[in-house]
Amino acid sequence: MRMRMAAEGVCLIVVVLGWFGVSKGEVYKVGDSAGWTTIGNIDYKLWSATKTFQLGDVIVFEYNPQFHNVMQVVHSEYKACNASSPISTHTTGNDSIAINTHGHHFFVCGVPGHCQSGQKLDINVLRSPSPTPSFSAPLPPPAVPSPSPSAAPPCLQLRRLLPNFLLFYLLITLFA
Ligand SMILES: [Cu+2]
Repeated sequence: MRMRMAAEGVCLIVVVLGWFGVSKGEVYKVGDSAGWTTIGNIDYKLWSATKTFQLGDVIVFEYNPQFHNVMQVVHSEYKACNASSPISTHTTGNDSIAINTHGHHFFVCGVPGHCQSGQKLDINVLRSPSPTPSFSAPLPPPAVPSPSPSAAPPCLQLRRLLPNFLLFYLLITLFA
């Protein structure tokens, strides 16, 4: 009895965690440990090129707001380092920006001279090569090939059964 409850408890945790984890994107800190800065001549182009950004990812700019800011701009302004008419401006020093559309997202620091010295960022979200059924489709679990394309992975089936499973678990706990 005890073993069974333990096993069910573990499974429940897995299912619940999976539930919450479904549509979460990756979180990327711009410039990694260096953050968003002009110090050290960070190559933000290189930083960006080493990542594969996807819809739902979150880009975090960490910087001292006394010295820097974040402005999202269009391509021409990114190229020209023109921050006079940004799409949006962020100034907290710890700005999380969710990337929810495909294509390029251009950011510059609006402090004079900073963009020119390299504080500019291009986040490109490529369209996925294989067609996805919907915007928020959960990723399939790794390394478990399903027998047929239509068969849902075990955890997805469990998720659908979760309400029943919770009731069952409650009964087991009450009458154990
Ligand atoms: Cu700056």
